[in-house]
Amino acid sequence: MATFPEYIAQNEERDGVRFSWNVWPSSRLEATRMVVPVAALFTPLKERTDLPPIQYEPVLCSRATCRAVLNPLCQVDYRAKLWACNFCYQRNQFPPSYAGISEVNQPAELLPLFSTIEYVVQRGPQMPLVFLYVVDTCMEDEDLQALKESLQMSLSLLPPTALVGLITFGRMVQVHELGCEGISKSYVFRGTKDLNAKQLQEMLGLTKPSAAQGRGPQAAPQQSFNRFLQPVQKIDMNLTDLLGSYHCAHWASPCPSPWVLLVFFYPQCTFPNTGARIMTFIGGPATQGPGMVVGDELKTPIRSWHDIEKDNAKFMKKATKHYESLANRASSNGHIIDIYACALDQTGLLEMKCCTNYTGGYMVMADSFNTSLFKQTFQRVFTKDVQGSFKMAFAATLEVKTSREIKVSGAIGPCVSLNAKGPCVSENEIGTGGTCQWKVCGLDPSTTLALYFEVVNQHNAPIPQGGRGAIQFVTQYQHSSGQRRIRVTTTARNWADAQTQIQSIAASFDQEAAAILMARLAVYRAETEEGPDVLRWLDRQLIRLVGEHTCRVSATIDLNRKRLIIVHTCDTHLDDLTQALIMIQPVLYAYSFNGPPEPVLLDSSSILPDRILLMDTFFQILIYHGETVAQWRKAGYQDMPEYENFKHLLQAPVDDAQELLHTRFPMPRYIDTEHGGSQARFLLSKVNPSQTHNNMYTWGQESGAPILTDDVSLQVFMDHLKKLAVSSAA
Ligand SMILES: *[C@@H]1O[C@H](CO)[C@@H](O)[C@H](O)[C@H]1NC(C)=O
Ligand SMILES: *[C@@H]1O[C@H](CO)[C@@H](O)[C@H](O)[C@H]1NC(C)=O
Ligand SMILES: CC(=O)N[C@H]1CO[C@H](CO)[C@@H](O)[C@@H]1O
Ligand SMILES: [Zn+2]
Repeated sequence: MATFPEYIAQNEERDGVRFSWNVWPSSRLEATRMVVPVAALFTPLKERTDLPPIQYEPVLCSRATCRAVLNPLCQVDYRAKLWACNFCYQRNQFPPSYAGISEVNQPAELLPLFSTIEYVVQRGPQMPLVFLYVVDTCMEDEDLQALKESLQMSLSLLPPTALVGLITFGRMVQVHELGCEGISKSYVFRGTKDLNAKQLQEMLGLTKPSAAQGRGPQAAPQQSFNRFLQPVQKIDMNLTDLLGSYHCAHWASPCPSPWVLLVFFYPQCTFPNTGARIMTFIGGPATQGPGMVVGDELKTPIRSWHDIEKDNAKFMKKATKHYESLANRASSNGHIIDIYACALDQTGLLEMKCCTNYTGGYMVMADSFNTSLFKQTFQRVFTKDVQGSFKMAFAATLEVKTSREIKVSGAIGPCVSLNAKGPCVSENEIGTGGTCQWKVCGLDPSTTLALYFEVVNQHNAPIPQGGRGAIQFVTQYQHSSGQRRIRVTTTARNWADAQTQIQSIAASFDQEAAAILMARLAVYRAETEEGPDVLRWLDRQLIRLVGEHTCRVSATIDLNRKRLIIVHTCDTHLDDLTQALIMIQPVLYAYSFNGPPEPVLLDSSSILPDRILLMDTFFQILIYHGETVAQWRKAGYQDMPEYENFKHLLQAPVDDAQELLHTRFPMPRYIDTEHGGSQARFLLSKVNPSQTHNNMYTWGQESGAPILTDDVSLQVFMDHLKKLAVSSAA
């Protein structure tokens, strides 16, 4: 019998699923008392090298409202060639091709080993890979030059048959025609008017093949090939020339950003409902058109956090609405929007964030296109797996099926609702709810969605001993090879009566998963509700948690409390679990002469003069040299042969940091600082202020660095929380 931590690790490894609870309370009433709901972190495309896709299609339950996929939990009558659906109990006939099955000759999908299985859809055409580059040309020469190099690099990584398009924008928007021989032709638009799809199609001379012309889905994609999207093998050089010859005459003038007018209409005109990656490269804020976030005059500053908080940001509402409609249209077409914004000043990402959030795109912000942060991150988008396919998937839908005692309340992640009602859908919405299907335009192997469930079984309807609740995740997606694939994960957990078996429920708690699930929920609420309400809600949850569960759990969540609002900028999307945990609670390592590097508390008491610290906050990798170490370094001891061990001490964190920098996506910012250095603020703002100027009694002792803050320390906060928990329970 495996321990719970082992069981949790195995399940994550095999199915990409982690539940907050691994034994579920068997009645609605008991479940609502649990503060942390039954919920799951699900990584649909969890990398599995031992999972060769199966070359046939899944067998579905025949009940129209169910359509669950045949799986290892179904009961099979081999003699009668029947299988019973474990979700709706419908008895189904096996299809004729399964005539030969028996106990010793089982299809893969019935083997427990294949609780996660992937099918290749045989029908339908191979889908092309479409990449649309949308490039702001109003930027400084250095940036533009560096950007061109990155774009050329990316072209060289695309498979020869990938379709590529180019839109550039400065004062005007140019849609480049890539097919014409020898001459580069482009269509020029003013970006200030909101054109509709039809007008745009007419202006570009794109007319959709009429229904009579296109013979079903088989013919459509090939026919609608057009001169704006060309296979990379045909246009490689020409696109390179195009970018190479591009010159921005007026980078100093404010640039409009009307790419928004075009991006969604454009692939839509050609490849409806086909995955496409729309990569936008932005060098400044939009100053014209419906997406503008700042006025055209250079002297007007862009809205500040203060303006936003005071609801005083003039263009914000209109721009946000505009980008939202854009994002909705892109996602309904299955198109991903990535935004790479590189500028020293702001570019209006806040208004645009739904573009990446709704479509599963990447949002990357850097000071310049000539930074390794941008260059490496962009390059890593095109990494390939061991089979040589891109680690990106397109136009996915995720469907959740549940057994009768449980329903799905909603999802939080880079998805939009497909408004699919059905017996599995709970009336109590959490996140994007009211549906059992979501669209996820862009997925990679680390994309993780949070799914929240509601136990609906009534108290007076006990579940038979040994009963299990089941959840099936069906992910249909376009693989980067052009195939359509369906990945099916079927999981089940035991039910337990919370009155008699509370220990087994408590023992099954996964505090790491729960911390992330609650953090996502808090961030979601922070975005959709007023700030103070969310903090109050969070505090209430904490108090209930401390009152009813172990304190360790609350300690994890509690540390996050102050950070949650920061975390939300981080993204509710990528990141596997360890990475998400790093975002919530950065990790700190200490290097000293006293032994090998060791993890230390993220606390001001860890900052000592004779130590080097390495902090990983996910978005930053920081090396901090303590006071004494910094003095030695200044004195140049590392260059003296007799102090070689000091040289090694200095080098060790640098080597470790390099390793992190090479594997992390997106590439983190690298900071090298020391005691008293201005960048040390990045460390000081993250540590728990156990010593502050308010409790100076530790001053003078060799016990860490005081932090100038009025935030209470974790200890004070915990003590207070426990007091409240006890008094509210009384
Ligand atoms: C980009 O930065 C590097 C190093 O800072 C510099 O050497 C190079 O000239 C820059 N590129 C351009 C195009 O200015
Ligand atoms: C992301 O999109 C969902 C809806 O799809 C929305 O509810 C949520 O607030 C969005 N989050 C961000 C960061 O925009
Ligand atoms: C597909 C295409 O238009 N290719 C052209 C690229 O440019 C070269 C010369 O610059 C032409 O010869 C190709 O026909
Ligand atoms: Zn069924």
